[in-house]
Amino acid sequence: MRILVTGGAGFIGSNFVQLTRRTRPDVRITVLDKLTYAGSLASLAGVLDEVTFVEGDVADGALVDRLVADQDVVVHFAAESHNDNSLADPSPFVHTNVVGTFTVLEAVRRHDVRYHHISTDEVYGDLALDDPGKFTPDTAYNPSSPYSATKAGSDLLVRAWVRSFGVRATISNCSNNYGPRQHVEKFIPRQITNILDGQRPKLYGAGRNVRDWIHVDDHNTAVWAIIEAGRVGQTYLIGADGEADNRTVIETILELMGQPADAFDQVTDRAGHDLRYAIDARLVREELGWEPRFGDFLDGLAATIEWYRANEAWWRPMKAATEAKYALSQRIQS
Ligand code: NAD
Ligand code: TDX
Repeated sequence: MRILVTGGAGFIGSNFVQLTRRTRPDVRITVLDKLTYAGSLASLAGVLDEVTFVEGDVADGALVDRLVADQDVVVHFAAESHNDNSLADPSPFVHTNVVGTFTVLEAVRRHDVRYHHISTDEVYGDLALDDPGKFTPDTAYNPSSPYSATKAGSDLLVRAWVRSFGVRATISNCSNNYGPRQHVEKFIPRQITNILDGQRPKLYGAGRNVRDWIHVDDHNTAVWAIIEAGRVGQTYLIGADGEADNRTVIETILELMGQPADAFDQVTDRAGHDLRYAIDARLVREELGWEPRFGDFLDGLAATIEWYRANEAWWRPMKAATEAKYALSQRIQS
C-alpha cells in the first residue's frame, strides 16, 4: 500500500508515521508537510530515510495533485491545530483547514484515491459539566472557536464530496491526544516543560473544564482500523473514556514530578472556553473491534513526563517563543 500522510511532521502525524513503520513495514509512506512552527523533522527521527518527505503546502493544488496521483490512500492530518492561536489570528486556520482540505479532496476526487479525514470532537461544541451525555456521530455540529469552526467546515466538505462526487472517504473525530512529540503550546506538554524549567504550571480560569484524554498511539491504531475496515461515508468517533478536569490534570502532573499539588498559577481564561468534551466510541469499538491499549491515564502521563525529561533537545528550541507569545495575553489571577 502507498499512503500519503499530510501533516506527518506534526504531533499526531509523526506518531502515525512512527507507528506505521513499526507495525506495517510494507506500507510505502510519503509525508507532505509545510514545516510550520508546529512541524519538525526531528519528530521523524529514525524513520526519515525510510519515507519520502516533501516540504509543501496542502493548499498547493499542483503539488497535491502530483503527489496524490501515485497513492492508494491519503490520510489528512495537516491542520492549524491550536485554539489559542486561532483566537489571536484565524487567517491561517481558514487557509490550511478549509482551503487545504478542499485542495486534497479535489485531488482524491480526480484520482479516485481512498481518503481518511482526521478531525476533532470540538466540532460538536461543548457539553455541560453535569450533562450525563457524550458526543455521538449524530450530535449536531456547533463549533465554538475559529479553530473548531474551520475543522467543522472541513468535515462538511468531506461529507459533501462523498455524497456529490462519490469520493471514498471516512472521517474520524477524536478527543484530546497526549503523548510524545506534542508541541509545548498544548496543555500537558506546557505544564511538564514549565516544571522542568522551574516555572509554575498555568491553569486557565478555575480549571473545571473537562477534556477526554487519549494516548496518541490509541488514536492512531483506531485510524488504521478505519482505513482498513471503515465504511465509506461513515464518521467514527475515537475516544478512550479518559475524562478529567484541567485542575486535576495539573495537580497530577505536579505530584508525578515531585512538586506540591498546589504549586500552579491561575491565569486569564480562554475566550469562549469549551466546558466539557466526552466521546462515545462504541461504533469504532463494536464495528471495527478497536480497543485502546493505554487504559491508565496515570501511567500514560508518567511515560509522557519521562519522554519530555529525556528529550529536552526536541522541545527546547520551541519553548521560549511559545511562552513569550502566551505572556502577551495571559496574566496571573491568583
Ligand atoms: P500539530 O499542530 O502538532 O501538527 C500539524 C502539522 O501540520 C505540522 O507538522 C504542520 O507543519 C503541518 N501543517 C500545518 N499547515 C500546513 C499546510 N498548510 N500544509 C502542510 N502541512 C501543514 O497538530 P496535531 O495535534 O498533530 O493534529 C493533527 C490533526 O489531528 C489535526 O487535523 C487536528 O485537528 C486533529 N486532532 C488533534 C487532536 C489533538 O488533541 N491534538 C485531537 C483530535 C484531532
Ligand atoms: O496553559 C494552558 N492551561 C490550560 O488550562 C493551556 C495551553 C490549556 N489549558 C486548558 C484549555 C483546555 O481546557 O487545557 C485544556 C486543553 O487545552 P489544549 O491543549 O489547548 O487543547 P484543546 O483546546 O482542548 O484542543 C485540543 O484537543 C482537540 C487540541 O489542541 C486540538 O487540536 C484538538 O482538536
